[in-house]
Amino acid sequence: MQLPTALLLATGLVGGAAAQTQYDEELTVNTTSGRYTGFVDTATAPDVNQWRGVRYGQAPEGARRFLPPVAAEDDGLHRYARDWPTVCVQQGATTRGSGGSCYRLNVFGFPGANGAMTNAGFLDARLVVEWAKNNIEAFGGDPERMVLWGQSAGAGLTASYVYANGEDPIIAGAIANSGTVGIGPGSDDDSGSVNKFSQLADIVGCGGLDAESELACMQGIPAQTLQSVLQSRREDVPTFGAVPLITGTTSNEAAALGGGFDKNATTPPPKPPNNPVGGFDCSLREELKDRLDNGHITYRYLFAGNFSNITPRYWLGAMHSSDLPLIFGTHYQFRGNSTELEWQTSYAMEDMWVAFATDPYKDPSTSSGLVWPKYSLDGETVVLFGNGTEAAQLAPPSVADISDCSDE
Ligand SMILES: *[C@@H]1O[C@H](CO)[C@@H](O)[C@H](O)[C@H]1NC(C)=O
Ligand SMILES: *[C@@H]1O[C@H](CO)[C@@H](O)[C@H](O)[C@H]1NC(C)=O
Ligand SMILES: *[C@@H]1O[C@H](CO)[C@@H](O)[C@H](O)[C@H]1NC(C)=O
Ligand SMILES: *[C@@H]1O[C@H](CO)[C@@H](O)[C@H](O)[C@H]1NC(C)=O
Ligand SMILES: CC(=O)N[C@H]1CO[C@H](CO)[C@@H](O)[C@@H]1O
Repeated sequence: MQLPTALLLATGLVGGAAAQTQYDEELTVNTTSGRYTGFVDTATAPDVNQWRGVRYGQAPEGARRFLPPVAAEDDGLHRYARDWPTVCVQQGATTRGSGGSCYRLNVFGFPGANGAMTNAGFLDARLVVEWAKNNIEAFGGDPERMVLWGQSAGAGLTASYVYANGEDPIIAGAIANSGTVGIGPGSDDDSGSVNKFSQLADIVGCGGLDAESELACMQGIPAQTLQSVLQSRREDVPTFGAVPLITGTTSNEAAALGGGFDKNATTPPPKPPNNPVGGFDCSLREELKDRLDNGHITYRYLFAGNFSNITPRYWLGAMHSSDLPLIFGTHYQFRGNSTELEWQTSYAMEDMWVAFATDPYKDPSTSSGLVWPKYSLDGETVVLFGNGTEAAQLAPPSVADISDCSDE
């Protein structure tokens, strides 16, 4: 089974299949922010139409810094959308790696300033989705059936998007691979964010001013200066979105994160790095509880595949991000062909992600007869991928509750 090309759109939005062609000119699309010609990279992704660097908002510079984004206008220009733009100054590698949309992070997106009481970073994400709704038809997609997907920090943003846009989510469903509201942008600090903005202002020479002057002063400080003293900010989450969500983790998230992996090692460490980070399944359990309490449709999975051709070392197992090559069907391209179980696991995951994207509200089922079970605490309501000899099997929540969360 091939993954529909639209699932690979750089925005991470699924909206139906676009026409396939090698020719640039046939990939020319008029959008609300200008005219873009896409391309096909025949060497690395021959089945994917790509449009890179599409503008959705005006540059958040000067007087726009820290404030809600403003939609990009149609400037009438025609661009060849072949390159990623230079990385936004405040942007980390994680956002580039897992999604194409450039949004504001840390103090730039979540300032908590007395003069700017909004979380601009979440509004950036909202503006991306609004852009997609207004334009996805021109790419062959359906604006009523868009599904937002993200992994890692991107999953944190996706999960936060669902919380933050409860009233009018625009999207029909969401998928969060290995990321929760708890690891999302703006979540590192849970109190006194306004004071922290003022503390930051103090540090860079904008201290002791009223709200308006403080904001204006901070808008004039070089971005790099702020970046060097940045602090993350937290959003108070008032509403909670009801769109269906797929969420889950891998069974060995921490194996190659932080200090868990010696890059030079050629043999497994004495004690296998099987030390899941509580930040993944512990915060996920809190989010799942919220969703169950609110009766929102949720599908939960655990990826437990131990496939040595998709990890840098054979002993790392289902490390963070090792599920991606299976979802995108690229697992056999890195270190040799895949095992039969790996192929079947990949097909099962593609099948189930696409079944959900097709209609998140209608008990998604696949061509092979699998049906996503609705998540609940009772019974086998988790889909376990790639464990033992089974591509996909049902398991109780306890199988996916890996970490000891008692000190969280
Ligand atoms: C896009 O806009 C150009 C003019 O800027 C026009 O010539 C062209 O026909 C438009 N294409 C579509 C598909 O609307
Ligand atoms: C790994 O190897 C590199 C290059 O040989 C070396 O610079 C680095 O210190 C090594 N790291 C560890 C943790 O041994
Ligand atoms: C994965 O399989 C390899 C053998 O190929 C084994 O050495 C390793 O311990 C396994 N890793 C995990 C995390 O199960
Ligand atoms: C890769 O592995 C699969 C499953 O084992 C097999 O069907 C296929 O022929 C292999 N492909 C190549 C190019 O060896
Ligand atoms: C999550 C997980 O990996 N579960 C099981 C996978 O299968 C083996 C046996 O094949 C069990 O030992 C694991 O606990």
